[in-house]
This record gives sequence, structure tokens and C-alpha cells, in this order.
Amino acid sequence: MLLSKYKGSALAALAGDCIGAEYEAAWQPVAYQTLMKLEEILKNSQAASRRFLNYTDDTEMAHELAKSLVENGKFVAKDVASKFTKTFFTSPPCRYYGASVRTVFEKLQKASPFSDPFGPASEQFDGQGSYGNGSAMRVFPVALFCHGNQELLEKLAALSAKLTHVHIDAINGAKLQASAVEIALSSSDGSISWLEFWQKLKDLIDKLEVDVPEKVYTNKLDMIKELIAREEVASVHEFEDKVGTGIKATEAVCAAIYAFLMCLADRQPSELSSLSKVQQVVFYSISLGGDTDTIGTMAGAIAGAFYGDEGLPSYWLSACEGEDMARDLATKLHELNEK
Ligand code: R7I
Ligand code: MG
Ligand code: MG
Ligand code: MG
Repeated sequence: MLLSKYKGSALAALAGDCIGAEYEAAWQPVAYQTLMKLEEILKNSQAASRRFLNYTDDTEMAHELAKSLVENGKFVAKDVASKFTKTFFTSPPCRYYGASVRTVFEKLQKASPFSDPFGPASEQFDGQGSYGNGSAMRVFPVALFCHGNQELLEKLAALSAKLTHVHIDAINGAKLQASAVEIALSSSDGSISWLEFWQKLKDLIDKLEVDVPEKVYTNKLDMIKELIAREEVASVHEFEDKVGTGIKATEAVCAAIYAFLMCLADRQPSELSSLSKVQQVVFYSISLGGDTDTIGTMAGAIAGAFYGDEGLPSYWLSACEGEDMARDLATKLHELNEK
């Protein structure tokens, strides 16, 4: 059912961020054993110790974007810029925003009431714009809002990105991640192979990078296909070396896609076999290391949209700050899309 996919996407995105954030600072691969130890802790946690996992900027911004889409019934740049900025200046330190994006919010606040919502982002990094993954980490609500309309999805993915990130790689990362969520919403377990899923993403990126000289996503997607098709599963270090797991949109988005496709291809590690598919994708994506909250949230958004919310245990969700908001926004975006 479609509502289960909407909820699955929002809730697995939340869990990926909250769980991934536990390992972000380490900046190295996370052992399956470590993740399975957390699984035990979550499973056995008492109601008193519930909601001990905080979400970060990934979820905070995704939820603000979703709220704006729900309230306005359309994308209103000034409203999203206003919500992003207000939340940035009132949120607790545990959100861990990217180091440079603060400048965007400072400029937006100074020039409020947001007369030029895209201006400050275009001045970042001497005018080339940020290539950080912040544009893609928060984009899944665009896919839920635009479900069934790829043209609108690409337009709104770009517009929502440009409020903070104007670099072409950040914009294309947002389009690629939103499209992966859309493909997941439009297909179901058993109806599509990992290679067919990959091919849809490849067709999209061929189009998006037609005039981009470096073609970073094209090359990384080709590498991902090679790694998944290969007999021996690639080591995390080889993946880090050939695709990457860092703060660049080109790395984190491709890492999230790789984690999802590896599980779709049934190549996930046996250590995680006791878990549901959605849980496996979230844990596997975090095991890659690097920007774990962001890779976790993006892989979760795709996997939840594909498998639905049934595989997300209540002991995971009740540990996460923001569960009710995620559920509520998913339900409202679903209602809006049905109209
Ligand atoms: O992209 P952004 O919102 O950061 C998101 C990340 C996620 O991992 C979140 O979970 C959070 O932890 O941060 O924020 P930006 O500040 O725009 O970009 C992040 C970082 O990428 C910057 O602080 C820079 O270090 C780097 N970066 C660049 N460096 C050089 N040249 C981004 N663009 C450039 C660039 O053009
Ligand atoms: Mg974060
Ligand atoms: Mg690297
Ligand atoms: Mg991050």
C-alpha cells in the first residue's frame, strides 16, 4: 500500500539519521558486530530510556521542507528559506550542521523577509556553490510530494537544493536521490531487479550530466554496477577508495544507492540476516562509515519507500526523536498526493 511506503520512507530516513549519527564522528567503517550490539540495546531498552537517539540537520531540514510543502500545497522558496533559517538559529547543538552553510543562514536572516532566497547560496565558495550532500540529505519529501510526476520532482529537487547548494553536483545529487525514492515508491519487492533499478538511475544521470564535463555520477554509478555484479563483495576500503563515503554529494548519494542496491541484489552481509530488509539497508549503509547519518538517512528513505514501514520495529522508532513528526508528515504528504 502506498501509505505504508510513504511512512516507511520518512521513518527509515529518520532511523538512518538517528542511528547513523551515533557513528558520524568516528569517520571509519562501522563493524556489523557493533551495529548488532546496538540492535540488542534497542530491543531490550525500557520505556524509561526511550527516545535517546537525536536526529540531526538531515531530518530537521527534511521536516521543515515537508512542513512547507504540506502547508502551502506547493513549493514556496521564501517559506522554505524562512523555515530553514528560523530552525537553524533555534535548534540545539546536537543537529551538527555542515560547517559552511551557517553563512547562508546568517545572510538570509539579515536580509529577511527573505526577498532573495537563492542569493546567499550562490555566493558560497567564491560563487561556485557548495557541493556538500546537504541538498540531497533532506530531499525525500520532494519525492513524496511529487510522486507520479518526474518533471516536477526534478524541478523541485533543484529549487529546494538551490536555497543552500547551487553547485551542479549538489543539484544533481538531490535529483538523483529524489528519483531513487520515486523509483522505490513506484515499484515493489520482487517486481524489479537491482540491475533494472540501477539502469533507471543511470538513464537519468546520463541525461543530467550530458553537459557536465567531469561526469562524476556517471562514473560512480558505473563503478557501483561493477562492484555489485562482481563475485567477491568489495571491501569497505575499496568502496571508500573507488566511490567514497564523504560529505560531497557525489560520494554520499552514491554510497546510499550502493547500500540499497546491494541489499536488493541479496548481497548484504550474513551478519545482518536476522533483520528485516529495511533494517539491513540502514545498518549496511552505516557500516560503510564516513558520513554515516547522511548515508543512513538517504539509504533509509529509498529502502522505506520500497519495502514500506512493516519492517521497521517499534523499538527502533520509539528510540528516535521525531517519530511522531515523521509519521504525521508522511501521512499528510500522502493525502496531498492523492488529491
Ligand atoms: O552540505 P551541507 O549542508 O553539509 C551536510 C553535512 C551532512 O553530513 C550533515 O549530516 C552535516 O553533518 O553536514 O553543508 P556545507 O557547509 O554546505 O558543506 C559541507 C562541507 O563540504 C563544507 O563545510 C566544506 O568542508 C565542504 N564543501 C566544500 N569544500 C570546498 N569547496 C562543500 N562545498 C565545497 C567547495 O566548493
Ligand atoms: Mg547530519
Ligand atoms: Mg574519501
Ligand atoms: Mg552527515
